Amino acid sequence: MNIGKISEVVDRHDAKLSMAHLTVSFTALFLGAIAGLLQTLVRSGTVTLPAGIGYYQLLTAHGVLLGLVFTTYFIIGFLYAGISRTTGKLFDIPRRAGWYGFYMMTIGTILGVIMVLLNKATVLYTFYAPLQASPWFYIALTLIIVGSWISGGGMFRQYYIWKKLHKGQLSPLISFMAVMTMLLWLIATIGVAVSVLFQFIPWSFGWVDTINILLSRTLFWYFGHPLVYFWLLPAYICWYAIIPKIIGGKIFSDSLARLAFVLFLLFSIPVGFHHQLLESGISPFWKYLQVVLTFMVIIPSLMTAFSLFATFELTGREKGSKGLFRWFKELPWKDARFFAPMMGMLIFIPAGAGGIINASNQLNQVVHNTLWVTGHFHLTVASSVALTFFGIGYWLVPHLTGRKLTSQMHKLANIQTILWVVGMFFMSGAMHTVGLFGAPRRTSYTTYNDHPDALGWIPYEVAMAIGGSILFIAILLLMYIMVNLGLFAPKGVEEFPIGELAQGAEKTPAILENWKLWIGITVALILFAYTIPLIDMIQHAPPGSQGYKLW
Ligand code: HAS
Repeated sequence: MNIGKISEVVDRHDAKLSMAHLTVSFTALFLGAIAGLLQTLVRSGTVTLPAGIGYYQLLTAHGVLLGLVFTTYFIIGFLYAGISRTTGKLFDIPRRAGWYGFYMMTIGTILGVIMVLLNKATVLYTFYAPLQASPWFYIALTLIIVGSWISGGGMFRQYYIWKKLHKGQLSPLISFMAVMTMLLWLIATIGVAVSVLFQFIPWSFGWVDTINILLSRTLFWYFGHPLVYFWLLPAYICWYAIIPKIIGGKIFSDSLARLAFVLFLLFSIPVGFHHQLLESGISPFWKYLQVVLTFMVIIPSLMTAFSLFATFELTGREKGSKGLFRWFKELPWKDARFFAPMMGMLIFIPAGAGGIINASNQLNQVVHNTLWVTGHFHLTVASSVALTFFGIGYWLVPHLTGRKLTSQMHKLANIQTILWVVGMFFMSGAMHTVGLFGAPRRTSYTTYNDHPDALGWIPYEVAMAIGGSILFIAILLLMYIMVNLGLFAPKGVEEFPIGELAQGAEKTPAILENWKLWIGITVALILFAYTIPLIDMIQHAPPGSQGYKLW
């Protein structure tokens, strides 16, 4: 019986489970990037694809494969590896749950991609009604969500057994963070599961004639904003618990890191209306309340920024750096395991600032549904999160496959990071700018071209195309690196870096692991923020929409 012995290396069986997830994740990244490149070429009229493959179909494939598949598989693979590394070899049920969840998610993913490729689900990754996809697309989404719940259940089980075996002990930081991430995901996905099961599937099978659009979008955004923190928190796990080891420093504060994750659980869910500020049918009071809660969810990110700066400065000082900023030089800029996530952190400064602008009700009137928002999430998830995931992959893939991260791959990975930053500077920079001029998002060239100002937007279109092409080259380079690290790099043991706590750091209060308390407050906040507006949407629903059948 495994007694939760910690080893420096993830158990081989557990490594296989994580690698299965990372393989699907990077495959989805590659396919999603191809869809991204093609959509740019089709949208600008440069290319006409066979079988009438259109812009919106490619945009749906791009969003689903990158926003949902690449991220979810990477996160579950990374969290399982982290839990195994810090609580010991997976027990039987957690590992089995991991595989059951993987197979269910993968069946759902394959079914969903087939529906998109057959042009039976050209509804974009947010699948807004009244656009109606094939019922099999919604069934595919259900399989992915239920599969991820099973995987999350496996992680909860592993954590529970470890706590039983180590009574009264504080759980390892990474395993606490992994459980918090999956708990946030579980609570958030309830919204989209209810909407898909009780609205979209009956409606698309024709069992009901109409759908309450406002209710379906509200349930989506109940899920949609915490979705971004489901993406962000694994990046924060790397920034808080792994980067300090890579830079030769210590974790600044265990309790601050755990408190940040608790605050994300509490405040990331009751804020979905900030995606619906321009939507009719929701009273201004409830929009205002959820904007206030949105500004609460900014606090753990600001705490993270502070904690990271402290970690970097303390490490630099311990290495003898003097002066206000000399510690900056002491950071291991040539180490891809640090350089990629660090570029992600730096990008997150403007990215987060953009989020604050989005959330500011009056400013949102200017940016909503423009390319500004597209620019925002190409900085947040497609840079801060993606670059951190790439940085994790550079050591995690060789660690899991029993190989070494060679100096040659370090150099290529640093080049990949620079290409990504340059490409995103052009693409996201142009999106932010032209979005401020009112350029709409999610519009194919024809409608876009009819806009009276479209002529003035052409330079920004060119900048986006240049940026997108550089990003595509960066993806090809990333694929080469990951295949090399997984299959061809020299055999050996690549470290799974885990930071130690700084001397003198405060003892972590046990209350931070009081799950009943935090789940209770989370549910109370959700009920407070959503009960009345949801009742209102159902009681005073306008006549339901028949919708537009796209399949
Ligand atoms: Fe957002 C739309 C508001 C964060 C992703 N967001 C989106 C969409 C996506 C997305 C995908 O309020 C589009 C959805 C769609 O398709 O319609 N967002 C926010 C706010 C935050 C935020 C307030 N977003 C994210 C993150 C994402 C993400 C994270 C993905 C991972 N977002 C919005 C709003 C909309 C929106 C509205 C709807 C717009 C509309 O009208 O449709 C906050 O969480 C941001 C807080 C973060 C900060 C930055 C802290 C900085 C840190 C790094 C420090 C750097 C260091 C480096 C330490 C305040 C932590 C060291 C440096 C040295 C020099 C040593």
